[in-house]
Amino acid sequence: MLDETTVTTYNERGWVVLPDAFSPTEVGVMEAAALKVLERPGPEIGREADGSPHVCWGMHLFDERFDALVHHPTLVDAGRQLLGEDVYVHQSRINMKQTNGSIVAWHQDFGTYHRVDGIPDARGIMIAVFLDDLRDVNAPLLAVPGSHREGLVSTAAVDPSSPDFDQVSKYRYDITPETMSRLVDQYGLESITGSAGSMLLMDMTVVHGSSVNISPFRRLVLYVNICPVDNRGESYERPEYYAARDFSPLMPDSTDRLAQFA
Ligand SMILES: O=C(O)CCC(=O)C(=O)O
Repeated sequence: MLDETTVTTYNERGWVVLPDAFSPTEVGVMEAAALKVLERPGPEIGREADGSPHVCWGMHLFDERFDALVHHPTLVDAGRQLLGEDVYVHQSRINMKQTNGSIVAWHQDFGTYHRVDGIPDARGIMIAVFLDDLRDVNAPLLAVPGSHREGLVSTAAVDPSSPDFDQVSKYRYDITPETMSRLVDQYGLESITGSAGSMLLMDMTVVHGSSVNISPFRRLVLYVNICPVDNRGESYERPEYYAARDFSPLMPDSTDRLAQFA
């Protein structure tokens, strides 16, 4: 159960970090799973310019250990408490931020989920599980506190790197420099750090991104975006690894299911 201070922080700032949410054993299980899943050859893998994998979308569909993660009581109970309802997984992803890898432009996760996947309301949480320490020096997440109060502020632009210009997914929903300046003047800009095993809970309308990692330190993070079961995306424009087809409520497993894979 999240305490009152944690819930207030989440509601006011748009996010909160819970240290030691997962044990070192669980972190080890998830790290091994992430490295294995990133070896997949399919279109669910996003690659750097040199071909190395840095993202896997939908990892909970491909590996039992990530199925255990999305049913972990720590994750499910926190999500249900903050959203006040049963929840489903809209999207999951592994993000491996290697030295000199990609940036992540300023965006709101809800931008694409609403306009492309058809999720009606801005009710949902981006949950991040840190498998490495996120430090100021290895390109941590950067975010605008309080930006969730603004609703959708991202605008549509054609993504020149999109592999398929006929599809709705050719658009990106980034934040313009003018909007970003206004938000930062009004609310500030912060880095989100924490040690491996921490769990970040972030409202899916918070404006966030990350810069290039020029440090020698790897930065491996898992993301699980959840929404209340009455807030479903039903456009089905994108494959399941981007956007859920299964809206069953997540029921928490036994606490030790994930650790049992060790
Ligand atoms: O891990 C990162 O650097 C950012 C990832 C992100 O913003 C996202 O997946 O929505």
